[in-house]
Amino acid sequence: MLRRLVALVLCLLSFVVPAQPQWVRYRVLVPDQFAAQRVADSPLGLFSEAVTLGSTDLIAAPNQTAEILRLGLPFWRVQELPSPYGWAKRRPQAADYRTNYLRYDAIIAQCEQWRALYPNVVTRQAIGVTVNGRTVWAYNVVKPWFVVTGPRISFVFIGGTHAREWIGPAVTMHLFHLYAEGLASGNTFLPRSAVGRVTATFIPVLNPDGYEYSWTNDRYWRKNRRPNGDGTFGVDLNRNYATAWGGAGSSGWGGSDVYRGPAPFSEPETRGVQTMVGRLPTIAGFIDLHSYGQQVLYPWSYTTDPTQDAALLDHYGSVMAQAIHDRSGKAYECSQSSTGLYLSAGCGEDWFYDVRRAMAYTIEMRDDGTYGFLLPEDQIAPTQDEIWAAYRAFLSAIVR
Ligand code: 0X9
Ligand code: ZN
Repeated sequence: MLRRLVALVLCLLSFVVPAQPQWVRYRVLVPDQFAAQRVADSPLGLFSEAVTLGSTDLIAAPNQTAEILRLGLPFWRVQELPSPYGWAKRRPQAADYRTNYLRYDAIIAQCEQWRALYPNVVTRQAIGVTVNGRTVWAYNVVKPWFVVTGPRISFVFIGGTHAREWIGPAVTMHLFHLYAEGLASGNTFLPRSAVGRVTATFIPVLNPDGYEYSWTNDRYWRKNRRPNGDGTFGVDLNRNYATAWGGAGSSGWGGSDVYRGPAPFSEPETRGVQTMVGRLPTIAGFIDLHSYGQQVLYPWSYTTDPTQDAALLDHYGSVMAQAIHDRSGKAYECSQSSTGLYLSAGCGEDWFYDVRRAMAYTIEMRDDGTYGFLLPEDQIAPTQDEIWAAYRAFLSAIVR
């Protein structure tokens, strides 16, 4: 009897667990916080924007089918995924940032071209050196010779926190490019009296080690490449900021995709942001550019309690969502992070609001789930265009 039951279960499982070795995207039902923690601590990669109550998508390598069963949660197969290996070899090295995803060196080379083109408005700053020896660059754009009346304010834009979200660097480059070009040519959309007061800082790739690794080794890699000392690699930079560090939606295990690191700001990348921010005047706005899901998210992430500035944050966020819709017709939903997406502690967005009261956002860009992190290259330019529209609307609404 028991044998028959086991056989029946195995037979049923064969429908959901592939016989062929392949990479698979699974959807797992997550009924409560306990299940969520189990999923967060699993060695399976996250295909969703981390763990969500309700359901969460996971990536299983061919040898990880047992892990999906080990969760003990209901699941089903969503789709087969292309192997994450060998993307660097498979892809041609084109150099147009509007039509192709670029390698890290090509991104910086392109940014350097813009710095050379607009030397009066662009400076660059090394904010840190990664575990694998790469420099993390920040580009500051400001019109320095303008007579400044009134307080100086700054904006910060970060791309490439998460390695596999290739659209983040592509969009951050575009914002940097158009803003620098605009300031240099006097063709700015800011009020004239404000132009000299505003500094915009762009970090095109906060996590270059992870980004390169997602090209050369594992297309679905998310974290940086810190050796954690126990055979596991990587800290999730978006769980490593100090605000509510260690709380919900992060893991203390190095193998987890949402590993928070041994201490707040333990990583050179986040520490670089911390030091850089310490030198900036009032930070009026911050946007962390991620994918995917088409959402404009604001603090708090670590709790479902609202901030004191919820109404204002919601207002500017909705302005951005509207601007995107006007530009491309794409629907981005604006909400508080913890309620619109999921709880997660130690995020950049929370920290910028916490320590500097910046109007802080995470934008989850295209798409709505079909391609996930593998957003096709023909969608780079339209995504850049719609986020540029959001950027303009954001600055115009705040700087008056
Ligand atoms: O989990 C994250 O770090 C972000 N999503 S992603 O898929 N790009 O990884 C969301 C961060 C902000 N929102 C919350 N923390 N809830
Ligand atoms: Zn992300």
